[in-house]
Amino acid sequence: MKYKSKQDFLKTVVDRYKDQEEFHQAVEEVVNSIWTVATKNKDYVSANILDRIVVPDRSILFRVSWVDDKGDVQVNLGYRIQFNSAIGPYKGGLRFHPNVNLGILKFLAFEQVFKNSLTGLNMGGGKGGSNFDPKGKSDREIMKFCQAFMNELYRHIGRRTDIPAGDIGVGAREIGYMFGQYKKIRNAFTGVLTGKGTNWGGSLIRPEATGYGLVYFVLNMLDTKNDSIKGKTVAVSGSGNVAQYACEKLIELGAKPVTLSDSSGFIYDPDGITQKKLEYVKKLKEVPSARISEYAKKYKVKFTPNKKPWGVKCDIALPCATQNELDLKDAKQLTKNGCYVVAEGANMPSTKDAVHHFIKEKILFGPGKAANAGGVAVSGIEMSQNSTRIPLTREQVDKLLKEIMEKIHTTCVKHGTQKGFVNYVDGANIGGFVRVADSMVDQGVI
Ligand code: NDP
Ligand code: 2IT
Repeated sequence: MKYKSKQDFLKTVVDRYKDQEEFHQAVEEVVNSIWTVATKNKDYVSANILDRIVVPDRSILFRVSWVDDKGDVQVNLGYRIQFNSAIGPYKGGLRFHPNVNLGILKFLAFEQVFKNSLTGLNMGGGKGGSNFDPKGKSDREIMKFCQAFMNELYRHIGRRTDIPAGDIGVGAREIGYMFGQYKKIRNAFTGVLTGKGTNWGGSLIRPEATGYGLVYFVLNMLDTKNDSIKGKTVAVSGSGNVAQYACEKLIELGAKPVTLSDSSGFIYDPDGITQKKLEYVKKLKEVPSARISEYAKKYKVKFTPNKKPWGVKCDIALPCATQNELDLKDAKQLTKNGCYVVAEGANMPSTKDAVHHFIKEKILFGPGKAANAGGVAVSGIEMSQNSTRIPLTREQVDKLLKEIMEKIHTTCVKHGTQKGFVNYVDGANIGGFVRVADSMVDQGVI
């Protein structure tokens, strides 16, 4: 073994990529779980899986030039990280947000490798995006940006190579504009993106899949304690795609979501967010710059600016906004208030210390790569429908989504049970890793 210790190995990653903090954080969490497996298995050691799995196959960086409504030329940075294709073509979302940088996209692509593996489908891991800020842009500007972005991205993707989808700032509208441009350039109608409109190759339930899947995962965790979700009070953060559909499923199952948030603050509705109120949020949030504080005005509830919802009394917390939005102080406050289930709709929303706290307290903690895998799972189902050209019904897709979430839960229990306690972080990391590592061994040193 080349490394004296786990710390020795992690130091090489930190030293190599000095300013990529989120990437260090994601690697450290995975390596903590897989260290023994990766260093005791002779095949993994001989193929040097450890060194290879933390380096992307390739990172593509490009300029995106476009003209805004005033006629001024704007320049943004475009990225696609193709991290690992051992078990399938690269697959993962595109994020448009001003804080996007190489370290953030590398952490997201790295997480995606293990998440996609957990789904049991044949998808490798990738992620991309831009530091473009959709807030305050007109529909025409969004279209022009998406077209300019695809003018370069098209040469790196393809239905058997790399299939992007949405993430923060990228929803059905942006996927539509990018799909149109790809089709124009290539003169080919293929399933090169997922999250498409249902008229042109999209899957039913894809918009709902991450939020619904998250709640299905919570049901699976609660089942292990013979507990149910009915009547539970739930704190949700974010108010975008994942948060909205998590709320929808909670409401349908008789739970009570009481919070939503955005980067300006959070609303607290102690009576519970109903389907009618949620429809208002969906409409409101069609405009990227709309603020959740409007909900507080409309329904006469409290809006707390610049704060997160983790101080509210709840049984279950679902962070669904962004990375590192829940720190140790928040984690302590949650468990002090009686919260005993946390499942991550967002990618890496809990800091390292917060995760340790949840595990130390032995609560039910579902890490993002397991709990939010429903979105990419239904993306995989969309790819399969594009290949067969036979669309599935809502019921068929929802049934498959439930089965995949249950299977991911079983994998976590299998690999993460320690003295009767399920450490879902270890379970997800080891379960996701083994399939990728075995495939890398099979395929030789490439
Ligand atoms: P949306 O763009 O639909 O919504 C994002 C939400 O998060 C908004 O409410 C936004 O508020 C808030 N947010 C974004 N950045 C910040 C920030 N820096 N601080 C506070 N709030 C912030 O994105 P999604 O719902 O699709 O994504 C949410 C999370 O879920 C992300 O972590 C994403 O990676 C993850 N995810 C998404 C999947 C998908 O299928 N879409 C699949 C799996 C995971 P504001 O409007 O103020 O920016
Ligand atoms: O983080 C994620 O899993 C996503 N943004 C969805 C990726 C996808 O390809 O559907």
